[in-house]
Amino acid sequence: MEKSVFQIARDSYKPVLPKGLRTAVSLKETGATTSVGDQDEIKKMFPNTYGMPVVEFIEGIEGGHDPMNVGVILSGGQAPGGHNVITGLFDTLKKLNPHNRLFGFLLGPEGLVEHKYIEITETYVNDFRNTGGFDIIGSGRTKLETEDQFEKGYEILKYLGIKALVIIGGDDSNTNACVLAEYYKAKDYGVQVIGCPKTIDGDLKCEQIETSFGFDTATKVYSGLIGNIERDCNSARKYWHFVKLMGRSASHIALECALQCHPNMCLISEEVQEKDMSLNDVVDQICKVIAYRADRGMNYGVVLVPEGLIEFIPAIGRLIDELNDLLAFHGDEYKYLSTGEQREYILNHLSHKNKTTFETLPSDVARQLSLDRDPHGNVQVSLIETEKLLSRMCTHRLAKWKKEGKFSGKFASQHHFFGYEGRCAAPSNYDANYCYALGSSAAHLIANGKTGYMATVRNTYAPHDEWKAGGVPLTSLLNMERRNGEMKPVICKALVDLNGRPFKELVMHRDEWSKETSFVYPGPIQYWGPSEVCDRTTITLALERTE
Ligand code: FBP
Repeated sequence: MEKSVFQIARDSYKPVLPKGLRTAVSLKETGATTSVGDQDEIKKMFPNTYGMPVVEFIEGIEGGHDPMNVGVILSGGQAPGGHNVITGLFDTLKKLNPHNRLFGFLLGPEGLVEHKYIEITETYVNDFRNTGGFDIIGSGRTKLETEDQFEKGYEILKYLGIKALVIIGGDDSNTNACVLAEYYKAKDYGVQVIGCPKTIDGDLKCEQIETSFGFDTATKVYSGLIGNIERDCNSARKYWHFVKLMGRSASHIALECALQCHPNMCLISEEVQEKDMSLNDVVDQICKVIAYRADRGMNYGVVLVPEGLIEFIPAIGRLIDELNDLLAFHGDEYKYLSTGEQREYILNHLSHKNKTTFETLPSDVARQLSLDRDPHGNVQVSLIETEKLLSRMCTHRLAKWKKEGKFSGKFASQHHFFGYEGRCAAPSNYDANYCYALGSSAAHLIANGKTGYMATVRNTYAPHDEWKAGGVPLTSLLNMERRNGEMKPVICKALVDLNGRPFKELVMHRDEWSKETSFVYPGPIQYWGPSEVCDRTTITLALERTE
């Protein structure tokens, strides 16, 4: 493949491993774990992998390792750094024993079930060092959940002599990894399963997982772009820019970008839910800021809108819950109806309260909520144009206020959606190092016979020498939630904590940012240069992990 000048230079970046992974590695184990919720139920469902200890790798004496074959899958949405997880895994496997081999299953979990794979060799892997994207083996969203899929997977794992499978994914994919680990252990198949925390959304985190990889790079890309828009906005002074930011449920991305860029407004879905706000309340809040600034001659500004907002508006959330059950139970008869008939069908089946909410939604949004869920049962919020919906509603509200003499300014809007632009960016130094260490950690978990673990790297706000690698039992991350009409064990999503420091920081400043123009322009990611520029972490991580 032809490489850009940037890529050629970036190829030679050498990710730094935490001290505990640099030479020979020993294992330190600390106490038994329990799941985050529904302990009795989860213990019963995962008798073979429940309660295992958290592990940490420290420098030590290591025995020799017999050669082994390992498989790897990239699952779900792309996140910067995925390639470095694979290069870290590959390099460590080869260091443990040069005869070790790595196989990549193609286009996500489907590759395992359909037996589509490649061997990842030194020459092949070298082209992907420090690059963005998941194209080394491709990704997909097939949900691994049936025994039939597990058995089909086992056929190919047995054929290739694979001792362990690494699943690099978000909360849903790691839930699958957990179920698969338990299944193979119960069957005594001798296949270990290890997960890796991936998602730009930043919602796969807990005490042991400081951040999911990709969040750092993606938020830097979006903040760079938002900064550019803010500069444009402050130059022309004639538009209100509505920027929707990815993050299916949690608003971590929007919050981080707000902390970096100081926009005039940043909606936080979790707060909207907590305050039981309606769509009208949200529009009202935005219009008040627009009117305040207009009164002072500022007919411009920037509003950040988290992608998942619509689901967090309590009335719409309740509607979605009922629609989820409806589609899960009646999906087959519903699927073949025309668009008009589908709307009728839904109106005839919804409870009175949710029917009223459904009827008041703009038809394009109502339609989107009634379409197929992704394989994990999620509404495809990236397809809902919330930023346009909000600005449209603001136009109507401000026109009404104008008639009532409450608004005398001008309102013209521009819309942006930043999501796919950041998911395949070249990983920042932070993500390049973090991911390489996660891959290396996964290799050591395998070499130490672990299964049902997620690879972890902690203390990443500190200098590299103080980073700590290890693993956390996947069962310790589970709780029971309703999915596709049934209660299922799933990894608990980490939403924005309204008592956490990042949100409090926003609250402390947002009044000032809405009234005055306080834009900050973070600029693009820097890969070389002064450490305070090119090694800086996200503000979220800094606030969450330091005093
Ligand atoms: P993951 O949870 O798999 O990491 O994906 C997250 C995400 O990037 C969301 O931010 C977004 O809503 C969704 O993927 C988009 O999905 P798709 O790639 O299927 O369009």
